[in-house]
Amino acid sequence: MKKINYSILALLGLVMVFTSCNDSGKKSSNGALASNNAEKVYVAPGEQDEFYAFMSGGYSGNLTVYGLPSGRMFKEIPVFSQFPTSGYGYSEETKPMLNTSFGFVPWDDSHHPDISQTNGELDGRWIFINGNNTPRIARISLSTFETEEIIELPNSAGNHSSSFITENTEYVVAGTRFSVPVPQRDMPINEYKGNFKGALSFVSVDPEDGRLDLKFQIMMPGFNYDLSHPGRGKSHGWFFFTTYNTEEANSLLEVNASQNDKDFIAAINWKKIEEYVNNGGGTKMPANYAHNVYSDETHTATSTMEKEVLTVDPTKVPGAVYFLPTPKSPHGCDVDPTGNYIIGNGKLSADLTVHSFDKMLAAIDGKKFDGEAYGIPILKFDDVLAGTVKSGGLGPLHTEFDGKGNAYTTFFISSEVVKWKLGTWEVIDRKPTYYSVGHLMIPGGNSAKPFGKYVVAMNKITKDRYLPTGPELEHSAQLYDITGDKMELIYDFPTHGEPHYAAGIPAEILAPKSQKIYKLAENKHPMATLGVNDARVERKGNEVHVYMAMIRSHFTPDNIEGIKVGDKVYFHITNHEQDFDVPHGFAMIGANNSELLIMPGQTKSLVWEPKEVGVWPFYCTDFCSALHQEMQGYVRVSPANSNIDLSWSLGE
Ligand code: RUQ
Ligand code: CUA
Repeated sequence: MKKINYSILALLGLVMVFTSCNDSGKKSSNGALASNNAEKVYVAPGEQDEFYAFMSGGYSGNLTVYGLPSGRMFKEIPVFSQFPTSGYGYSEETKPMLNTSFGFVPWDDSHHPDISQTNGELDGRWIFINGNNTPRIARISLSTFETEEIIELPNSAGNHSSSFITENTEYVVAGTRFSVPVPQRDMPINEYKGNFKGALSFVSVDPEDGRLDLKFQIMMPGFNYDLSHPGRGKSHGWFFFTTYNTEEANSLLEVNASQNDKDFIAAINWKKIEEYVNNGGGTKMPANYAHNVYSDETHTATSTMEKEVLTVDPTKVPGAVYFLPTPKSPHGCDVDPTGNYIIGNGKLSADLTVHSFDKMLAAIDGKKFDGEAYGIPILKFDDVLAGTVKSGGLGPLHTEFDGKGNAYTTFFISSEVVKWKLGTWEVIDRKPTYYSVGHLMIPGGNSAKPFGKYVVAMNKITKDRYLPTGPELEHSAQLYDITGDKMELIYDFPTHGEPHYAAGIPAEILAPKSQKIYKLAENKHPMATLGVNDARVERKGNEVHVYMAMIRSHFTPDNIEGIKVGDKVYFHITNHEQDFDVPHGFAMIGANNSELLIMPGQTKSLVWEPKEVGVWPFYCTDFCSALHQEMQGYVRVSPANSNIDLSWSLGE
């Protein structure tokens, strides 16, 4: 039995490889774009794109910002990873953002961005993204495009089914991919079955300032919770999670977790659980997780360790949790814009399974169950099935919607996007992708109101699509025009890291409220130098604090003497510019971190520990004016026992 399964898997692997080769053979027929396709993606010099696309950075830990249709990359927003380009995670102010219960963790694996919503429509206030490896959720401001908050998730491991938000941004939701002992303890791995738990976390979002708070965790059976999406419209108040490894195997999962013909989609009535919790339900459990918040006023992050989490046993809340049988190790879990259809993409299946929310409610009402798992009722497959899409593709992963009654599903193994009709389940069109597509994205595709003009396919394998760059290639995205009956491939562009999911939004919603500067008068950083005359250097034992101002094209102070080997020198630098797009940089020779890039009105701090006597230069890293090369200074470092007094020049 095991051998057969193995060879099926091996075969699927081969199919993938062959498809790639075949497709690369077909390339020439797609290489020459019709001239009207060129027009569709051409954004002329000086003109701007119609959409923002936020692509997850995958193993870069960050989030990249692109324009559509041009495919131009505008920015990389550092989230979970240290980022020398801006000094994020290196500056004293931002180090606390990367604090966790495991200490300083300067990297993660980010998969699924999701934009905040009001009444099921994108509102463009924040974007959320998950850290998969050391379970975290980040909130990023869509006016400053900076990471403002990171909350760690206790009792989780492999925070994959994250970070998806509910229709009014009540919650950002996360499910654990790996089930683990809760609380963590030393126990034999082969006692996994029945003993590990899968935590589903509901993190509330403050409607005013976006502050996150881990409101409750539902302690589910020890399956793998792979992906999730919120209900919307009629199904608002529910959340759906795909599961695999309902076998609860703990070894050789590629075989042992594919035994069951069907796994489940878990349907969670979170409103019911919220009510239960608000009435005092649930059990408080000791925990230890970091909650890091960045302030735009002090330009500084603080990290707090939280010590408790409220857990909910789903069997104690009747009517709150059900399982919908779904073939076969489903990956994507997508809900259509009306909220009626829940699509499970069985990655080892050729067909798509579509469940009906209405039928689910009817089956629950009629108490028609097919047994239970760990006390959670299992609904009958036929009672909840809305339909099956016989696509003929292989390896369905993810589905998005155009808001016109059509759905688009990616097929990893057969490398294609398939367009089909909701309700009739008929396949309307299919187009190859190059190659092995994972997620796809339609702007607003995870909302009640998609903007169905383009779909972006995010491919895992690039091969021959770009000029070779050694063994490592960036992943490839492909843009399709979906305004007609048939999809049209109109553009290829590279993406950074591994974009799993992406989120898109019309530029007209975001661009007008994008922040241009930080007001110097509102700078509340305790170490800010708000007037040039306040610039100074102070010694406290071994610590030296340099309060520095910068403006085109000068540092105040520029020369500093009286620093000694063994000192810890903190440069607190305030950018006095109040013009859009005039940052200055600061770099110190031999510093064991990165440069800082400081925005107008902002203060950032860098620590430098001089190792050797000498006269050591620093300079501005951003070409800020015709006299940028003159923007420099020196620090004189004397022996540890020298008695040279601190002095500095104000550049008179
Ligand atoms: S995943 S390629 Cu990390 Cu969303 Cu499916
Ligand atoms: Cu400031 Cu270059």
